[in-house]
Amino acid sequence: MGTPLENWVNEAAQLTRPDRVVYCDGSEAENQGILEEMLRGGDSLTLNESTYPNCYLSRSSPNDVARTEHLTFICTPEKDDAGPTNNWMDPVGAKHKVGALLSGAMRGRTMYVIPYILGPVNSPLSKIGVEVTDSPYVVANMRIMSRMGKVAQDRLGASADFVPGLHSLGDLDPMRRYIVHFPQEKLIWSVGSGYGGNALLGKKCFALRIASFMAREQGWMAEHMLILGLEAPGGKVTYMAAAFPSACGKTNLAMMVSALESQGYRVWTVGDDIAWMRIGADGYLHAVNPEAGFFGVAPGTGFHTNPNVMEAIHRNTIFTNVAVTAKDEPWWEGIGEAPPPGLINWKGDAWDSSKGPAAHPNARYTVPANQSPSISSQWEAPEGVPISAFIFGGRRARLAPLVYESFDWQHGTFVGATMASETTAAATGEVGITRRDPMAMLPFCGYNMADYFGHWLEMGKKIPHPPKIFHVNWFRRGADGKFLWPGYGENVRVLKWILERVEGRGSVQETPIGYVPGPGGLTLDGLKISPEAIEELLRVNPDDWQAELDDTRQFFDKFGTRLPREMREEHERLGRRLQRTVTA
Ligand code: OXD
Ligand code: MN
Repeated sequence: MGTPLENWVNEAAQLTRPDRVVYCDGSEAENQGILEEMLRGGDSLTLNESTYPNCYLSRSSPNDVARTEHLTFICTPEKDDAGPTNNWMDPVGAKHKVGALLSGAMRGRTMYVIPYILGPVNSPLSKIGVEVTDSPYVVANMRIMSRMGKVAQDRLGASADFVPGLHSLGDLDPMRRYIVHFPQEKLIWSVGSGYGGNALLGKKCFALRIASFMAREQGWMAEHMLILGLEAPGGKVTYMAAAFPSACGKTNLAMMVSALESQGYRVWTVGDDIAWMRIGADGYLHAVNPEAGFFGVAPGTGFHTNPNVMEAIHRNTIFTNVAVTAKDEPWWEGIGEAPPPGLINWKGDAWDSSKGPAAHPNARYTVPANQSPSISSQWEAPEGVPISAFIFGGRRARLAPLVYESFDWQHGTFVGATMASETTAAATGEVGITRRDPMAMLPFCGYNMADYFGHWLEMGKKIPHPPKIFHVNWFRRGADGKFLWPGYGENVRVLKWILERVEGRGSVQETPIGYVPGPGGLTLDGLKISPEAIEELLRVNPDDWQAELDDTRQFFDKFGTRLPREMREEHERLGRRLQRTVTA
């Protein structure tokens, strides 16, 4: 009889039939061997040894470049327990169907066993996962994204308390690609993809989908949130966690270089994607970042938008699907320099502008978090950091003001539950579709989202000092279609107002949707922006909000009677407050 870990690995090997099984220890020597294996695979190369030491470029199969939500399933015995926003398969059927694809899938290959810790090594908030995979690229990335190898195996010992994840590249055929989660068993199976969130099972699959399910069972929270510390003059740091849908600048906000640094305001990074939170002995909600690295989108990242990450990714970084210059340096659109001659695109072909973008729009860098100059001294604090504010956000061209504060936790939960983001038709600049994305968890909640809202409401009752809840929108446009707010490092001005509200200070004005900054509330010195633009940025238009109410009602209707009564109550209250403004 082996340990529970060995027993499960043996079972996985029985199914997938690898030629050999290697337990990863996480050592540097092992890593070098894995990277060499990755290079032998043929679709990876080393980058410039002097300007990008220990950096690699990996090219994924062109049909395997992003998470595939339509092939991602939550497998609960009852369909309704997965809810209307998840794809569902019954667990027995899923085991049968995906099991057939995994059967013998590792023949001729090595199965790597990766024990890993999510969260700081000695934190009571941390959890252990074990991923087995036949992809050296996955091993190399998991080494950056988690604390893996001996450290995890030592912590696990003979315990059965780990989340197993079985991953095989299969034949990379999208027709035979599935990412399936069994929340009751706390098990993940993934086949047919080597890419990011489909294959690095610690990230979205465990740290969000399975963890959100565990968090509800166990009374904590697993959220798709960055964690940052705002340092104020005098050195006190206030921690905030923020949820934004994709393409809203989450990593940039987490790593921001503050425009108010000369006034003593600085931003420190604890995490850029995921927060695990538990009520601490002091009555505050404490957050840890379960990850150890950043798996960020490269295009659009440059010295203007995120200087900290630009500094971080010059060593020990794996790039995926970026372009490469004749000097063996990575390149992508938005890096801040014109495409140099001799550029090779993400597919490995000579590039010219007729061939579309040189880097894939979802090209990535995988970099150790501690390489960022902005990394917080508390980022591995075992007890986590106390969270004083939650910030929700989306990309809304017209509707949402720059920032507003919710009235209380229940209203804040409603604000999160009704979050949405708009896509913009790039060619015409017209506003496209609004996608509802509650708490930015739409593709990541491992159970029925109505129950998830219920869990938020329950947590609000239990936290003695709950975070205040805010909503921001960096993307409001004026009548001329241009963004009204400069964004990036200037966003610290909004964080400063949030900090003041947390401390019970700051000028406010009450509106039907919540409190917006009152006159003089936002620190604007040194910023060239007209009073009219500020007024427009903070305006709450009752007609637009009326239309929004109709849209959110339709969204809520999907959940039927499972939707918590409090969500309908907040919907009605907002309607009544809007009515009063119209008739006043
Ligand atoms: C991510 C995502 O990659 O949210 O973090 O899609
Ligand atoms: Mn994310």
